[in-house]
Amino acid sequence: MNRNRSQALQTRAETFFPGGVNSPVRAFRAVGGAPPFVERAEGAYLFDADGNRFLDYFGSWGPMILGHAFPPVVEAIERAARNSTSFGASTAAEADLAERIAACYPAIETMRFVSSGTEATMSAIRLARAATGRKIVVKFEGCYHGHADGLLVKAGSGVATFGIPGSAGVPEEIARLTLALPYNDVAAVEAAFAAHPEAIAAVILEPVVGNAGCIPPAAGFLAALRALTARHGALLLVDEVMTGFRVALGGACQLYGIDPDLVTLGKIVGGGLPVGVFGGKRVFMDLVSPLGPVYQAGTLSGNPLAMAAGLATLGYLQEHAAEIYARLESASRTVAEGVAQEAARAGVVLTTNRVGAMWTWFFTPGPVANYDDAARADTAAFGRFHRTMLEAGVWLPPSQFEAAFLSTAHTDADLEATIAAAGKAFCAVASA
Ligand code: HOZ
Repeated sequence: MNRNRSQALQTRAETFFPGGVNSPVRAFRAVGGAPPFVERAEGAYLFDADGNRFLDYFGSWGPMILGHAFPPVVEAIERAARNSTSFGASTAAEADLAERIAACYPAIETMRFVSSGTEATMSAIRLARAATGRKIVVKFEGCYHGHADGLLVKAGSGVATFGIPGSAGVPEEIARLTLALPYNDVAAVEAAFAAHPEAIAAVILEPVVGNAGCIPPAAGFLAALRALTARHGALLLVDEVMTGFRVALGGACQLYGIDPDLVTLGKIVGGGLPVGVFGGKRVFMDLVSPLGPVYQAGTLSGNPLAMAAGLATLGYLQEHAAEIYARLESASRTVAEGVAQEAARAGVVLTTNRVGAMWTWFFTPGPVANYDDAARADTAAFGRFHRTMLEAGVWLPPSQFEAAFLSTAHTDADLEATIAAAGKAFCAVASA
């Protein structure tokens, strides 16, 4: 596969951007090789600057659940753009989108739109601190909640990909306010509450981890967090930026029956445009400015193009929910298990974790129930697998510590082609 043009574009980009990218994992440092430069995408396919076609299994990291350039979404954006791209003033579309979100998320009584998942979690943490008058936040190792200072402690995604404990530039005083505990470990949470009485403002988590690779919650873990936070006067903050509208129409809250105090959303809610949301119980949300003392603002919040794309996406998902989520489940099972069977046939040891249309093939015997388990994966073998699959026209997330995502545009033929490519790739991995 010729990728000369992408290579040249990467070299040029390196003169302008650190590592040639505007988000670290895109540089492919964890898997090796030059990243393809995308020119356009349609349905389940990405097309690069050299004219190569790739089956897309990262879906812009989640939002492209209906496939790329989905006509109702494109038309909605075009219509909205004709009326201008930003007002910095309220529009009816904001409440239209909020109504759709609230219909799927009973825990979200009121909400605020922001422009990214990072903004959403950062603002929700500020709100939790204001609501409780406490400072400490509990998070879980390998969970990624955006790049706000206090949330980078033992974070997943690029932080895990590059094997760094956190980020330079985060003052120790701020990092000390975050307790990072092992995921799926109720006893560790109980011990934290015992060690810090009346000091923990919130427990924040990815209800299905996506940013250390896919790690489902153990039976009873989420219910235990709900009970512990309620008992100790802390807020339960469920970060559904990845899982929202993906693992079910009502996200992990619906799938696992969780009733959190605050929820954050992003990705799918913006239909591929930059949107984040934080929302939850009115008693807390009423503390947000201008009703209350928690300040938060943004010129592009509720941006009309993003609202239009989000409305078209959520509208379609809601109207076709039964068939969409059934298809996402069956297609994801087919490809995730089909690839795992090819690995077994080639003698490559894998652990497959999957919840609906998000999954990870970990190159480790497993089980993978927390970040330490994920970190035992053979990342060099993953890199070889990734490079071989890319060469075969299948673009997987370029890190062992990211989840793969599927869209409704992936056909049965696409899934079969992926399984066949994986069969060959595992032979290459096994013989290396
Ligand atoms: N950290 C993002 C996924 N977990 C990657 C964002 C991007 O590179 O676009």
